Amino acid sequence: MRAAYADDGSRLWLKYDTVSDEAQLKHYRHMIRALLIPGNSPTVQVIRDELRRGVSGLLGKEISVQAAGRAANVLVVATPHHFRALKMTGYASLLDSLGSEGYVIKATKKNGARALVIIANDDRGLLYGSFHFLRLIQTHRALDRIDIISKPRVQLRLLNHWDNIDGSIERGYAGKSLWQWADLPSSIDPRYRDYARACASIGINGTVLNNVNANPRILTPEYLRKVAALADVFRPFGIRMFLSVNFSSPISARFEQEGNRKGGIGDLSTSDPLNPAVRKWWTMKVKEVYRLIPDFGGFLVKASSEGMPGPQEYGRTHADGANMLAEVLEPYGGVVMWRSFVYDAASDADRVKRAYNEFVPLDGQFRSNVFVQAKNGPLDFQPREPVQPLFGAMPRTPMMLELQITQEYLGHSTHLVYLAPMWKEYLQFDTFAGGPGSSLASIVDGTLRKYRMTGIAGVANTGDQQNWCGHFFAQANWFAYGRLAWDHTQSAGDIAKEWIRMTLGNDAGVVSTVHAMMMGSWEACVNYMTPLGLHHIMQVDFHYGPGPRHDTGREDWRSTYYHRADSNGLGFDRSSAGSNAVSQYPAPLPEQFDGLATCPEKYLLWFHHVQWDHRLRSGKTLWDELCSRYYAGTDYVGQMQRQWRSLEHAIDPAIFAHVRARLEAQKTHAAIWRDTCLQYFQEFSGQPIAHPD
Ligand code: GCW
Repeated sequence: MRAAYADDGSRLWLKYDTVSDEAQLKHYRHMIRALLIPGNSPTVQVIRDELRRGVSGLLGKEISVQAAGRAANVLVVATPHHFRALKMTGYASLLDSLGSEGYVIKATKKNGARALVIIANDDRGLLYGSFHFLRLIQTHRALDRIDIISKPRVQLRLLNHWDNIDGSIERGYAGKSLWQWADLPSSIDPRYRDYARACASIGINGTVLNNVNANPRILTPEYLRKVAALADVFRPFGIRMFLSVNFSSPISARFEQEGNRKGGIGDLSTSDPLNPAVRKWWTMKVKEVYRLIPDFGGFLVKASSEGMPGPQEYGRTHADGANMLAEVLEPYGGVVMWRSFVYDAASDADRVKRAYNEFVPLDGQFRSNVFVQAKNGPLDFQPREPVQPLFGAMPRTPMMLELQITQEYLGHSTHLVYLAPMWKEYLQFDTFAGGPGSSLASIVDGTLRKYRMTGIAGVANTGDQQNWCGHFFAQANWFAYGRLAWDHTQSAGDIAKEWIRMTLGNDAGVVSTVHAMMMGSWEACVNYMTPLGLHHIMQVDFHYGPGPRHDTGREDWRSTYYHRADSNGLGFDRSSAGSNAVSQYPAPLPEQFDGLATCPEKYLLWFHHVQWDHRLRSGKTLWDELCSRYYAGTDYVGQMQRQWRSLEHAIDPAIFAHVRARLEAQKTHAAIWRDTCLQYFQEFSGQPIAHPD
């Protein structure tokens, strides 16, 4: 039954409405009579608040929290520190390989009485276990035989906010920044805590607060105090603070010129990483940061990229730049995440080859606390790309994976596109870097290369709108990112079902219909925007609508540079006869991508310039297949509209209306994509646009 009020989506997946199924409710009320949570650390206080609120809400009655006791049917939440006092023997060994974030959730007997336990080595493990426990009830799982062991596969699981200190968000589609810079540090918006709860509930353990196009002012004492206030809010939730920094920070603002981002906040005339004065400046700055934020995580750096300053201006390498910062951060346990997002088609015949060419020669030169952070694909968060070949080519450098949760190229917060299937495609992509079975995930989680440190980052889709993400369904992408960062072996479908149950309820019809909508939504978006390996044919500035004709501006931003439509055919020739980008992948991939017959069709126009009448595996010509893909994509949106309408009786009216309106807009814009692209390409193919029946 639907709730009788208008749900504004602000509670995300942490709703805790009373369990609707009577039998289930009885089961839970029987199993949980009280909460036994010893300890008093800030994290334990967070756990106590969350479990009291969550369990009481879900069970529809107030559940008391005790620090000690012997009652039957309690939920015990404890680290080994309290085992003795609680007379819990035999539990410690369960925690042997779980580290500081893993946990066990188990139905057991304690002193002869039935109990549920959440145990972990550290309070952070308890925190994650508690959220998992709440999820079990939210998704109506039986508890009487529960026996769960979980630990994260990746150490650093971060959100990257592209938030500017003027309150705007680069590529943000859910309003303004959550961070109220003008009011910090004295005034703490309650949403900071809810943000931290949401992150902790899905296992996120760090946040980079500001845009990689970093304003140097973030490192001024004034802003560092604001950052420290946020770090204080996040800390009990296991979330460490990181910052994006501008490589020119040490330079005096006196050197600032119009259109030149060189001006920093220091008093120097250079930011040459090998200059001792520069090193000293960073040493003092980092000392100041750690005085305010003792568990500060480190710096994310976009350097020598898209106009951002970097070491190359001084004839130094990325390694020189990263190592200087890493050396300064090292005594405090901080890391450097150095981005590899570099390109310059003015000098490259093929932009996508640049990162590999610049970074591979530096493998082995980075200090041990440096990550190289690369986007999933070699271009730029397109609806679909092959994997960035750099991941397989730097065995001695911990590679951090950057995914984009915000839908820069996938319809902003207007289109319903569930991204977990896309992330799974990347994570499961076999790079062959260490022979067959070398998935991208095995590189990122360190199992292939035995990295000492591992990390994954997701560019956030949050903003200050009431429902956090603009589109209600975009919440699912934030959720799925966290769940996959914790454990990339989970399936996109299972994660979708969890999210649906937690946000829209456990009604079987709702779960199966919404699951079906979500699971095909990414492929549909690929189809109506950039099917068969097309890429970067969007409007250049806004990155929302289609712009296949765009041929002004810089060479590396032109759509025509990427699709290369002509009277012969379509696509960018990156085969060995073309730019030879195929050669950046380990064998047997170059050969596979090189052959027209062996190249996966999803990457066909990424790697090949294909003739219009070339026959694809469907038996259709390229042109006919292109038409049918564009129509399949838009038809899918129509299908989602019908599916959603069928659920009107079962969905909160406010959420129903919100999604219905966005699906309507998506339908219109998908058709614009289809028609604009097909009509434009038709100028070259000269063939009729084949409507499927
Ligand atoms: O995708 C492009 C975006 C820029 C972004 C850049 C990057 C933060 O269009 O807005 O800048 O990538 O990742 O650095």
